[in-house]
Amino acid sequence: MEEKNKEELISDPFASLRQASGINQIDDNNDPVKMVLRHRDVRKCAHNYKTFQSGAVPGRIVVPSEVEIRDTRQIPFEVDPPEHGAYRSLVEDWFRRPLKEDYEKELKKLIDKEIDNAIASDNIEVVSEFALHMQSRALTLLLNLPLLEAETWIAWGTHVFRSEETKLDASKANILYDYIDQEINKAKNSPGEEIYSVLLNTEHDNRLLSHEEIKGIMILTFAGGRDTVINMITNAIAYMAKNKKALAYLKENPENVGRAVEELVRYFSPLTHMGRVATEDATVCEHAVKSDTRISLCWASANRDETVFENPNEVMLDRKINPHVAFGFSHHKCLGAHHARQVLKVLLLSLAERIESIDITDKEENIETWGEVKRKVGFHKLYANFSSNK
Ligand code: EMZ
Repeated sequence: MEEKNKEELISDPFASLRQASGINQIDDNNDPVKMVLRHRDVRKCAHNYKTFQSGAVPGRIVVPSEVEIRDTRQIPFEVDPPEHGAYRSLVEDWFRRPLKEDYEKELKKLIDKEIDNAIASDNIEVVSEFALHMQSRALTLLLNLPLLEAETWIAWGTHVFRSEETKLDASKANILYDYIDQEINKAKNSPGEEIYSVLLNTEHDNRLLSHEEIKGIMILTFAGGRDTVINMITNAIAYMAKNKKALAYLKENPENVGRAVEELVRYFSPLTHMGRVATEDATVCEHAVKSDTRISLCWASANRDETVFENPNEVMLDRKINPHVAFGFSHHKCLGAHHARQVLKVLLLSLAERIESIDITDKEENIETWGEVKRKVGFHKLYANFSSNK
């Protein structure tokens, strides 16, 4: 199915730079970053961990840099091969649990409750009353914690490191660090079956994982899948409101939901880019990159590369060939991707089953600025009415 978007939900602001030079040169606090824009170059650089490392000083590969607000290394995100693979294999099975049937059933129960609430509400604010709740409550399944624990996380808002006042909020970050320290200590004293206890029992290098390593895994788990998942859910709602036939299409073709998930994730690209630090002087698509400077891999631009995707700015829910990089590429492919995909899949199917139409009444867009380029990544606020088909 093809939807022609006159006014784009999420447009591609990188097109002209991608075609002309393949690079967007930006500045992050007096530290230059070359954003790599072409699909081929993004994949090549992501693969080349020896020249473009993730294992730099903690926080440096994130743009804007988190060096000032974080000393703990996120694991396995800020580690390079071969150590990266050793860490990743410790947690991979745990993060594959979302594919299990009983997990999916629990997830559906939880998502249906959020949809009940949306139907019952008059003019719900989708970001803070729907997407944030769904993201936090779904996370209790991934971490195997009681549902009530989500209330604490909901209180943190959409980003654990950013607040409305400041892009990098150290006091907010400390709330997360203290919380994780406390939860690890709690599990040390009374072990259970949740993620902290599992990690406390996990061996790496013939010894148990240290407190700091567990903290690094948990910071990533809380920070990495938060605003990204919230944006994905909110954009999915905005998309369904705009494209009135999409819900009916999915209701009639539920077997295509997997393709729809991939296509929406490609189109939304909830994480615009992720950085790497050059370990030596290098060249990326004819641009010199100096040792110890940063590049970033622009997933959002690569996912609209016209040399790879046919009609890249159109959402084709049944798109067949879809080598998108919205979850990253190569060894650092998103660890939470199974969970994120399941959330979107269950959400789309439940909406298709239960909702007649969604109407947006008001919105405040979330626009990022990357040098000369402005990119809409989602919404700060989105007000909507959900009409049930019953
Ligand atoms: C980091 C990052 C991971 C970073 C896959 O992305 O997500 C960002 O939102 C965090 O700020 O610390 O976890």
